[in-house]
Amino acid sequence: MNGRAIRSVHARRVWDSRGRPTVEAEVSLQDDSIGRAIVPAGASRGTREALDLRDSTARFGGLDVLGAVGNVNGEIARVVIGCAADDQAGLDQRLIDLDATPAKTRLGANATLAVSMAAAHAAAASLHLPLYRYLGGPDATMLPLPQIQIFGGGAHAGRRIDIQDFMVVCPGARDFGQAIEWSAEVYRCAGVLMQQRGSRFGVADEGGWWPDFATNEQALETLVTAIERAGFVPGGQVAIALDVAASEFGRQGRYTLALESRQLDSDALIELLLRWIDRYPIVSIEDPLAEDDAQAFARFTQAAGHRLQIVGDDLLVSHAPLVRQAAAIGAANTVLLKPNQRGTLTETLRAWQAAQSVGYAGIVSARSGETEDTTIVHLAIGWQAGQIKVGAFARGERMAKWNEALRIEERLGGRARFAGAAVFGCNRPKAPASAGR
Ligand code: 2PG
Ligand code: MG
Repeated sequence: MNGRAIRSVHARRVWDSRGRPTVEAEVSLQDDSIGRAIVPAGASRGTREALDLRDSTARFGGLDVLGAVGNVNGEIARVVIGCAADDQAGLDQRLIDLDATPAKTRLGANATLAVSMAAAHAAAASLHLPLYRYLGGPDATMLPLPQIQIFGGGAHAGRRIDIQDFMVVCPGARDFGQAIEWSAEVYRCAGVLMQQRGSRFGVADEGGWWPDFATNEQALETLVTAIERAGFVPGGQVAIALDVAASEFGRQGRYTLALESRQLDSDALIELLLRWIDRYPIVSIEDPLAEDDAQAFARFTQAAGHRLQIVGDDLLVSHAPLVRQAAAIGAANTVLLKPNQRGTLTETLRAWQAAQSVGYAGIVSARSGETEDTTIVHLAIGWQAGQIKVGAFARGERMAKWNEALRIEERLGGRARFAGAAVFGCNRPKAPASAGR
């Protein structure tokens, strides 16, 4: 019998960084190798994401996952026991077929993903390889450029401000370790600045400083000041990345900036963002428009996509067909990759492959509800995605990822490469007319 055949699958309820229930799965192989993984959870979710299955009881605010846990220990275990853990595509196809719904609404993407990831860990353990090496082979040596949150907002900060993520990237850093050091210094200086202004009130869900600002733009101004206080040149060395998460405050082309008590239509929001791009060293904007505003998303990409990275999160939900659709109308030039938006590693990888085939860049991303699980770091390196987004430089569930990447960089030694500024060169948009071909 194949030593990498799955002998047993066991799920349990564990808890995420918001103190909410989530699913952990353990997969054991015939050769005694074990893999374990925990699924994260989003707060600002795209409507086309696969289902994060929660119980219908009122327990824990209706967020319990005993049903999803039961699905793993029952139906899923029965079907995957005996499968080869090192045939990820075959295993994931079994999960997809077993669920048999387009968005994993029967078993839950949290149930299927826990098993999909745990099986990958078990296969890697059986081969005595770190997961990134198992997934990517000997050429998987490129550390991703990190996007690190400095201020949290939107759904992660009680909607204190409208824009969700104010992040830094370090295109001027020579390696991953230096990008982390620079970001750490900016994060610290931002905290000191907030303290001096009397507005340091702890952190938001992903560890960014609590956004006590009068306007959304004030957060941008403060971020530039923090970069300068940390001793860096804004732009060349340390630049800004935003996740507008516009689906959270806009639908059908109407956007409400609650903090500033004003309403904008799609074109006015585009104008505002273009003004910010002129004024601030912004190199990446995620979800500038809402998921139901794809034509405006395309207009924004047309206007700004040659100057910066435009990332589809809610618009694309890590789904290959949506990536191809977006490319056909010229919306976005980069895909955000969150495995729990689809529910298996294979489908997430397909979204990345679809992105590469239309010339889009990729960012592997954590969710706002995270745990100590570090699988996404291995995906970013194993799949050579080039970028990673984990949240801020605080809170254990975030630091677990940064620290894991540092370990891998050290392990790779002289073979380690760094995606660096080059990632922004590979994703210039194609003209809409040819993008779909
Ligand atoms: C996002 C993520 C991470 P959430 O919108 O990109 O910042 O948030 O996990 O809540 O969807
Ligand atoms: Mg997002």
